[in-house]
Amino acid sequence: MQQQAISEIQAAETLDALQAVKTKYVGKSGLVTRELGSLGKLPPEERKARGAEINTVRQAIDAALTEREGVLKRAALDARLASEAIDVTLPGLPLPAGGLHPINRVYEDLTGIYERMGYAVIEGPEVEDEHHNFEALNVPWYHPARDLQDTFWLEDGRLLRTHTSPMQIRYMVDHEPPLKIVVRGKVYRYEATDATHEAMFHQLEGLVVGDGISMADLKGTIAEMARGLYGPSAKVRFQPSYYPFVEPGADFAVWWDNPRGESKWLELGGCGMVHPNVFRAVDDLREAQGKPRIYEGKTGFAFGLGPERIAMLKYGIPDIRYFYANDPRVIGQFRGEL
Ligand code: FA5
Repeated sequence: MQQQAISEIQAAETLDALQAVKTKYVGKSGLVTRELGSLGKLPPEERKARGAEINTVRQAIDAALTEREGVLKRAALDARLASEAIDVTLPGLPLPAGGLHPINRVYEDLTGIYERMGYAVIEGPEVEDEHHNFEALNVPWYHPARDLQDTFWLEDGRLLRTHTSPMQIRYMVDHEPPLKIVVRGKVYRYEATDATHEAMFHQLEGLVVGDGISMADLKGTIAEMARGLYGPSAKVRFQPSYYPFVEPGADFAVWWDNPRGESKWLELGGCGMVHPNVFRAVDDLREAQGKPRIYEGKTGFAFGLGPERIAMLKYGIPDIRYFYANDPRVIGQFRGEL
């Protein structure tokens, strides 16, 4: 039996086959095990000698099993290592380099300028309610200024914010002056698109509130932004304009000194001194939340601008719709550049 078992063990080509041989001879009801079990039936004087004999056989089989198992395991490991071998000298696969979207690059420029002036950079919800988007900003429902910003309404009565100005309200309700913030994010308007108008675009909103803030501070801030964007000789221009949430209100433009020789005034956005009705609406909201009224009597300025305008000129993109058409030929030009 020993000879037979050992030759079967050596013939086993896999660990599974080896296990089968093991079961056959030394398993619970294997041949050797059964042999040992039948010792009881022998006369006592024969038992000892026969027992020793079977044990020798069993030890020989165990030893052969262990040895064969070692050989098979090593072979399996070698095979696995060979199949998983990595040639570290192979050239790598080319990975396409990503890049920041031009709008995000302009945002990085702008928020960097404002961070250096001590502003906090925040974001806010794109789905707004009528109160924050219009009413608290001194635009009651009957006000004609609502027509200036055609609105996407949601079925639940809320809307997609038409500007970033509602974040002025949200921030003031939650924070106490003095404060300096810029808000970045997407806004939406239900309007026909053309080369300079999209239904979804971006804004950068600024808000500064404290004591004794004046129009001079506002002009200085916009001028500082212009210098940050276009260098020390950058010029700014303010023209009276109307926004219900500021008084007085203005539009501002920056002189864009283009190396290609197409320099021009770039109409960037609107601005002005925060309207007292806005501070009153903030205090009303604060009062409803059990917070003290602290904004009446404060002074502040706000501004809002569209980074698309800056990006179009900076990168020579002639149509705003290219930014969001997901055409890799447009966005791919900015790959790898940071
Ligand atoms: C506003 O949205 C005001 N909230 C700005 C403001 C803030 C004024 C704080 C005063 C104080 P207006 O609708 O003009 O204003 O939009 C501001 C800027 O967004 C515009 O100057 C323009 O650069 C950009 N913009 C407006 N509509 C579009 C559009 N459809 N596509 C691309 N950019 C647009």
